Amino acid sequence: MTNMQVGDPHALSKGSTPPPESASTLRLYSGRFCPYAARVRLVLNAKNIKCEVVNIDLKNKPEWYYEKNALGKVPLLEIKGPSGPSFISESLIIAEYLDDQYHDDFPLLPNDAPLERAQQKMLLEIIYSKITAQWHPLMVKEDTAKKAVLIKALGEVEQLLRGEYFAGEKPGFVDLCVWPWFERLPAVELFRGVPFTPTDYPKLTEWSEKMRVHPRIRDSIFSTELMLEFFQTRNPDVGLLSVILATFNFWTSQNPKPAAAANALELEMIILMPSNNTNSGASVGFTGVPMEIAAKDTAEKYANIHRVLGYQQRHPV
Ligand SMILES: N[C@@H](CCC(=O)N[C@@H](CS)C(=O)NCC(=O)O)C(=O)O
Repeated sequence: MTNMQVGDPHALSKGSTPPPESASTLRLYSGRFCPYAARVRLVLNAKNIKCEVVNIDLKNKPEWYYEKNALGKVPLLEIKGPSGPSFISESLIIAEYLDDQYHDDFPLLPNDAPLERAQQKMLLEIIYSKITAQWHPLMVKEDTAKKAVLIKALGEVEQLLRGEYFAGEKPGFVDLCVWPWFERLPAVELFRGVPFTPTDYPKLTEWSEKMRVHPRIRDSIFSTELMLEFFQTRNPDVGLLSVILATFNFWTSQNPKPAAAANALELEMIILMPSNNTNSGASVGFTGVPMEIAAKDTAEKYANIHRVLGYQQRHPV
């Protein structure tokens, strides 16, 4: 179970109100499917750092978000302080800050070897540039030439993996910061037909398999099916029903069980049903849910429900 705390996991859009002040010291403005934000979530989870996550709808950003980050990009880390919040943008700068600030049993970069540190960051930059050179245009549109560039790049990165992980015997800064693109490869294979076969890339395949099940990493990973569904729909809230169910399972595993849990789940499920299905509460087998909630505007429903229930969700997003 991850140590991240998540409020409403739905992406906040234009017209939304800014989230209330966070109860935790750290808040990450994120995008569920943004690979740069994923870097930061990987570091937070691997190092067991408590952080609230606020998801931003990147296609329809809230006006208030530009006051925090003029460029409007995610990820953005907000750090609560005595004289107001401080902000850090850029995924690698945030990841390095977290590693420096939170010394624990899982250091990512060596903190007493400047040359080795520089070399690891160079390696990361090389892998990242190779893999992402044609990534974005390829995701937007099928393109044989760009696909060939990615396939060639994978072969080159295979040669850069000389040990169990990219810089040692356990996952470190390089591994976590390049992982989001490798996490997506099985979905890219289905979406764009870029073959990622074990025989062509034996070392990368073995590394990927170890990354996926590593106890510090596995909770940060999305399934290939979910990634593919996002590529196909570009819906930032895709798959949230299962997230809410995971939250419910977490709640019900608590002793004593929070009183609001069952109620909150019922309401969440109603919201996730298509809005034209006024019978949705009955169709998922819940009782006692006020049906008029289903007819209201979604953003308003969320604001009300979260205010009334005042609950925090906790799950691997
Ligand atoms: N160099 C930045 C890149 C961040 C980035 O491009 N994020 C994308 C989402 S994956 C974004 O915020 N896009 C919205 C925009 O560019 O307006 C980093 O490493 O943090």
